[in-house]
Amino acid sequence: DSRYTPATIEEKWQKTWVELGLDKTPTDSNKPKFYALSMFPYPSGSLHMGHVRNYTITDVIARLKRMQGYRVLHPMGWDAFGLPAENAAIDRGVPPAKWTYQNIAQMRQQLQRLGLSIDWDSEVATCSPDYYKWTQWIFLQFLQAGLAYQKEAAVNWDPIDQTVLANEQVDSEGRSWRSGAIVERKLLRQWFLKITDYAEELLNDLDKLTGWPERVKLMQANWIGKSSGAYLEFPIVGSSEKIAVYTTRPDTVYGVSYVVLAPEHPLTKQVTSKTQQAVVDSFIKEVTNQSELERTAEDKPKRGVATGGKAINPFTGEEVPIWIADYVLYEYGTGAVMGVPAHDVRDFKFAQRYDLPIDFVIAAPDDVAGFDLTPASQTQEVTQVVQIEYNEAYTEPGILINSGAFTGMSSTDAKQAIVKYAAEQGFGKERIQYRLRDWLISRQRYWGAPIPVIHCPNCGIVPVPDKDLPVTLPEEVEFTGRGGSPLAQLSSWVNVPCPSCGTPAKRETDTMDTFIDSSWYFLRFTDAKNEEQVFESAKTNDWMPVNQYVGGIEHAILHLLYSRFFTKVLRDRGLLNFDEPFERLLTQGMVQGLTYLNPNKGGKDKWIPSHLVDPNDPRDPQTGEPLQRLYATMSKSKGNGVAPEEVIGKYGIDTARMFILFKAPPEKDLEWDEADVEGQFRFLNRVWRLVTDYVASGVKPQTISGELSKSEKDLRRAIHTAIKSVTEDVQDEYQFNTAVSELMKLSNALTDASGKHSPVYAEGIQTLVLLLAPFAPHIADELWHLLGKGESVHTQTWPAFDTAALVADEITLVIQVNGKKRADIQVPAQADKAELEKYARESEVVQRHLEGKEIKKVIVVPGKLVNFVVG
Ligand code: ANZ
Ligand code: ZN
Repeated sequence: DSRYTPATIEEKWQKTWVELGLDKTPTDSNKPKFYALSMFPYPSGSLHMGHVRNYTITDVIARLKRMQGYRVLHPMGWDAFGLPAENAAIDRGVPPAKWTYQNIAQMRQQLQRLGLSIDWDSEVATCSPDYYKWTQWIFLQFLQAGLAYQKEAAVNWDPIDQTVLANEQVDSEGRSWRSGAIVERKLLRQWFLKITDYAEELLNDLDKLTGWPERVKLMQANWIGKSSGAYLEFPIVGSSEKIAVYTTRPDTVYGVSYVVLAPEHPLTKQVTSKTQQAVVDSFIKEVTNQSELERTAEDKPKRGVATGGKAINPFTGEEVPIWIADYVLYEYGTGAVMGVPAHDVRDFKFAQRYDLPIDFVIAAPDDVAGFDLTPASQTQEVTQVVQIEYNEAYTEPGILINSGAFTGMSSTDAKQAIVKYAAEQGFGKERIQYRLRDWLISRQRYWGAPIPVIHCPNCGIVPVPDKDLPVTLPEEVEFTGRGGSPLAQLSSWVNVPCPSCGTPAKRETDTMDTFIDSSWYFLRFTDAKNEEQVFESAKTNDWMPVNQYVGGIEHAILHLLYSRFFTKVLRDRGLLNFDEPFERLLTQGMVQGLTYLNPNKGGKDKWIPSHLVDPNDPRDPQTGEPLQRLYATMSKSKGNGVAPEEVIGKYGIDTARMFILFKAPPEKDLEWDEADVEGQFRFLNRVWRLVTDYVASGVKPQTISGELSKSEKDLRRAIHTAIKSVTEDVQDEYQFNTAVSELMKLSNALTDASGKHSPVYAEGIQTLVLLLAPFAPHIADELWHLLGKGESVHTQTWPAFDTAALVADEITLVIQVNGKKRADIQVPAQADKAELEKYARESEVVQRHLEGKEIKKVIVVPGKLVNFVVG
């Protein structure tokens, strides 16, 4: 029986590959290297389609590169620290380690069932002590370099999970990404990494990343958020202190109508008058409980209170009131702003709300024509006041008006002149500012890498000596879910002698943000089992950078930015010799499932799980109402997921892979469609039949020799076109979908071929199997075996195309008369201009059309057409 039975074939070949050691990373080879990496998964317990898509894409590239003669590193591991394990411990009493390792075992098995060409020998799990030992060691490198520090900070506090959250873990409504609780603000002593020291390089080096999507680079650039401006000092009336404001628009300084401090600003106390004390206090209390996102949300009214204090505009000598407001953030710039309602949208609304003056000092060039814009210092008189008003903030650059000595200048010139003047007078300075803040890495949680320091009453912060690493997580902890970190409650673990002076001291009980674990795992993969060192630099420098990184767009900012940061710091510590970790990046789209929605229901109830719905007559099983159908990202909450095992059980993994690759370009979302899955299954069956029929015909392979017939030449052209297109589509363009189409075209050409005994046909069959290998690796290997070739198709050399075979013998020549197409004819491809004209003239159609007419002109476009202009 020669039917295609994926289940048997796939199991057999997966075993064989393990026996042959095909996926092992070559160590001693002078082949060029290729590092193919998928973003490693969080071990949630089961694999979903998003994983399958991600790993399939990377696997195709890895397999192609091996056949192209590269030594390939294609590893896999587990991003295994994090909250869900700890919540499982709280909810169900399962120790986090046990829960995590069980999940890993289960998911590893599921992954292995996918037949991915992964080297499992270099597997890592970030929660294992032999990994986090080195995470801790790296932290101490940062500490030594002055790049890790503690400071008191207002943090996002999740009152349900009882933990600090990073800004990005708080959504736009001010809720925790995990628990959904409204996040509060709280002051705590926290550990930070000084990523801001690298802001400039992280921004500039984006230019080096030519293999990254523009979109991702733009997101990173915006996140870093470089702006150039100045800081200017406003003296406080009745005090020797000054308020420094940060502004990107020094050109608007003559339009300042108030100064605003962040409520947390230390000068707030001092400037507040007795009469304003009570309102100021209650306002501060209210604001400090809001998250940054709430405070700055664009659709929210900006609120503030006057402090009663006054400041002096150093340019005009004018006194302006000092306010505090929610929209001024303490952590950004200097935590103080000069309010220019006429030229800033937020300030405009604020001034309208609180009835503050709005003085226009910049105008559109067209609007100032005819006004006297002589600068004040030259006339020695107050410049004539130019009366121009707009009914909203004028935020464009323009011409300065009512601005003393700077009147008449363009915004651009004025920016420079004003900052220069301020610097000369000693009350200002140019300043570059980044939106990027230092990275808060402290977590008051158990399931993470303990921060390896000890707090000693005599010595202060003492790093745990290298020989005592790792600081392991104790197992005898209690998980109650309340009151911060379980580590802090375990005094036997917390209390230790100081490594430096021996005095009783305390361990740090914060653990590290899990983004730290994933900021260096790609380095560890290059030397995963090293027990002596974090990695051997020579090995890591050899394999790095990752040549192809594949993962979700959700990691476009943080994970990639942090990994880039770690790479640069470790480079500066002398451990690495390159600047950027990921050469090419592919961000794959989501996998969407058919989804049913009851428009009459609200909330989560509106999603009706697919398994409860008859696809031919979709109705709400409870109410009988008709349902809407749409495609949405597969998720538990929508009940629209397709389990990988289900598809694999029915069609085999090769079909699932072919479908995933064919259905959509990798960056685009992919709609899961059973009919198209079946289409790919049928295609593989066709290939199966083509090859098995050929084998059954018993043709002895011969080498191609002598003159080929026209149909042989055509078939050969189809074969080599397929080689060229598939190669270029995969390695250069990530166009797996068109690559699969090329395979289909080749299979059709073979089906239609007349001479199935020709050696060209044999070349075609063999090539089809070789080209299929990266896409559908199991069936390809079985067919290779049936063809009686070598041990495995995956150890074969990727076919090269023969340029000569690509050239067509004949081309189609279009014949026009007075620009109008009259016919097309087949002519030899190498015919020159004169010959083309001759062929055209001789053709029957043309002779008919030209009869009795005079040819005035003949236009020949080589390779395309001949046009006769007749009178
Ligand atoms: C006066 C001014 C006039 C401003 C004008 C803008 C337009 P970026 O580009 O994001 O750096 N700002 C400064 N520090 C702030 C803080 N801690 N919280 C809230 N806002 C702050 O933005 C810089 C601008 O944002 C600064 O320039 C300042 O307002 C405001 F017509 O100063 B500007
Ligand atoms: Zn000490």
